[in-house]
Amino acid sequence: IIGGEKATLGEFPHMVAIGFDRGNGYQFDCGGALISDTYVLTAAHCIINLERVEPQIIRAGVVTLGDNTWHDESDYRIAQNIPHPNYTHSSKYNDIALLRLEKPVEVSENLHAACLYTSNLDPLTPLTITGWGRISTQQSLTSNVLLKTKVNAVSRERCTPEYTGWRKLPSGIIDDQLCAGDPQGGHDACQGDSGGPLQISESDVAYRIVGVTSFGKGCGTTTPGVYTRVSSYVDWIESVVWPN
Ligand code: 4AZ
Repeated sequence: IIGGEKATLGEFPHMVAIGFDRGNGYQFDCGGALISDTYVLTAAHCIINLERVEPQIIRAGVVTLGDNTWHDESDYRIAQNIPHPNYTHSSKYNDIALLRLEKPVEVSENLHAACLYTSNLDPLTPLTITGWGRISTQQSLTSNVLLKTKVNAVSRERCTPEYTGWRKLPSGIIDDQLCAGDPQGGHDACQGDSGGPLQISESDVAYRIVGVTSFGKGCGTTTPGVYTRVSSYVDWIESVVWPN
């Protein structure tokens, strides 16, 4: 997260870090959001990636990641990685996935599921992004503490021109995606934040998940980042998580 502030324990109780074992401990290269006690919502590109192994664990109910060893109190094994059936490596569309955990999380004040934002309309209020990803584009430095910042939804009309000519976006930005950014620059998601949630603050349930951090042209500029729009995928999510 560029331009972020530290989140406090329990502020984003659905936020999880996704861990990849490349032979020397876990690397937390993606974020995710708990949407039931056994399912995490994330990005498909976090699972399907040419060079990278599939994720093995999530770390949940913490704001500080700590070291790359197994933590009994906060770590849960992934039983199944479920990318959206229409995601392919050759495009950036349908960049959404579910992770099924081996066993349900131990629900607490600091660890529980979030609700989904099911309206197709772009929220008019500022949206909050969270993650342990890069804090600068210049360096590979990431954050050990969960960071949060605010961005605003940007219309498809204003966002598409920023992404014209991208080979993996043959139809430009589509309605199944949502752009969000800082008109001044300086507040943004970055590498390592993808898969994590774009959230709207609501009085009744704290936060609802509006989007999944997908990609962007650089980080922290006035170019909006691109998020997968959760409301377009509610039927698929429900068919996997709540089939009955
Ligand atoms: C990434 O590489 C990434 N500024 C995620 C979000 C953004 C840029 C890059 C948005 O995962």
